[in-house]
Amino acid sequence: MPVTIEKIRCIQTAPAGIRLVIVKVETSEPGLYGLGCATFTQRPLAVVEAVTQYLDPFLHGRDIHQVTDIYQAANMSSYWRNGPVLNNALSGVDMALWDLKGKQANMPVHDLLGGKCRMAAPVYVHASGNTIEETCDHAGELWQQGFRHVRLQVAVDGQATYGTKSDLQVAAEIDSPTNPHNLFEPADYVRLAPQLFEQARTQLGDEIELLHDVHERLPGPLTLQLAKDLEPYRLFFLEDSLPPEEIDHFRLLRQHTHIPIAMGELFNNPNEFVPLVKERLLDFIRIHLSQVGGLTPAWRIANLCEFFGVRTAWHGPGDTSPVGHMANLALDLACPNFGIQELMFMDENTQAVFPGCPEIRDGQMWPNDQPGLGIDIDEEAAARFPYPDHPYQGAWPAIRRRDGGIVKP
Ligand code: GCO
Ligand code: MG
Repeated sequence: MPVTIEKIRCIQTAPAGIRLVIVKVETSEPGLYGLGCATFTQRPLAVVEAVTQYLDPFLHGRDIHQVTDIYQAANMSSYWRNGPVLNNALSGVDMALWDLKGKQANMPVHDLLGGKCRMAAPVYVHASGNTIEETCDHAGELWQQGFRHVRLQVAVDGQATYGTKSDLQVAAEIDSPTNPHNLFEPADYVRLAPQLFEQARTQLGDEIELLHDVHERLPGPLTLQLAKDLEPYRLFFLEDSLPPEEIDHFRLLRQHTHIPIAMGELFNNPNEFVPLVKERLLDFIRIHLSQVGGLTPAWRIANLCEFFGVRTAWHGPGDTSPVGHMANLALDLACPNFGIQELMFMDENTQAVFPGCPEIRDGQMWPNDQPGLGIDIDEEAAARFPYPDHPYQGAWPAIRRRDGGIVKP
């Protein structure tokens, strides 16, 4: 008798104040369940509906071992596919099925994928500040703690700058082009960012690996300018320098600079990677596992990339749950073309809700080698951290130019 899917449900929790969605797939075998990350923090309630109203009834009674078939059948069952809401719902189930397969086989997921290619995953962490000095001092502390890769972000004075405390103020009043709240001027930022990296190299030396996330905030010509201005500082990569709507510009970027390019956390459809990878216009894929539909599609994209010399840099922000981080880690260990892993520190509350959070040591994330994804959820603890009140249920407010026009986030 195969073990079958009995119930698929969602657990909503925010131990660090960030809205997470965890999918729990319960099976016909009492006590046997799998966990997956379905966190789309700007639209979590929509994902919960997609899981409970559609995937739960659609997959009831299915054999838990048919991971690929379940992924394909569930993906096709909406006819229209590959949007962020449905992909996150699908990812929750897909990761949970890999977790279950590992538990059944008594093997960690990285073993199911062919076994370890490395013992741990080197990570990059974030340094930020209101001033260049603050950011560089923060990066220096992280280097002292053993982190060899650090992302640097600095606030433009008085502007909502991505990656710093100044970003995304939640306004009580309604924002509009004639009443903007979050100001951002791309040219001011493009003048400041190279000064940050100049100071960082002077203060921190040559050995530390430096990264930067543009977060798609620049028009094409300014992106080119910034990439060229950053060249002397030898970045490990420049991330999301263009929005997904302008991917053709990557060709131009490639022709004019030798800066390593990372892109992809905003892609939903796994096919979006193909033209960029096959033309070798990227150096690192920044896939957000739950946004592309889970571990199954991410593993396939990573395998494709291997043949083109493109390395992995799975997205690992605070809105990837610890379950998602463990899925990232399984791929980090199993992919020969691993590049780097983004890490957000998991605080005490998060560790209480998710027993089995990965250990961070020597600038690396270490597996616990437990069967499946190696992580659990304490539902009583999760219930102690409900979603925080928010005027738009987690949706992001607008970022605007001085004239009120919208800037990409
Ligand atoms: C990164 C990011 C994130 C995103 C976030 C959106 O870490 O590279 O760009 O911080 O902004 O995941 O919800
Ligand atoms: Mg990013």
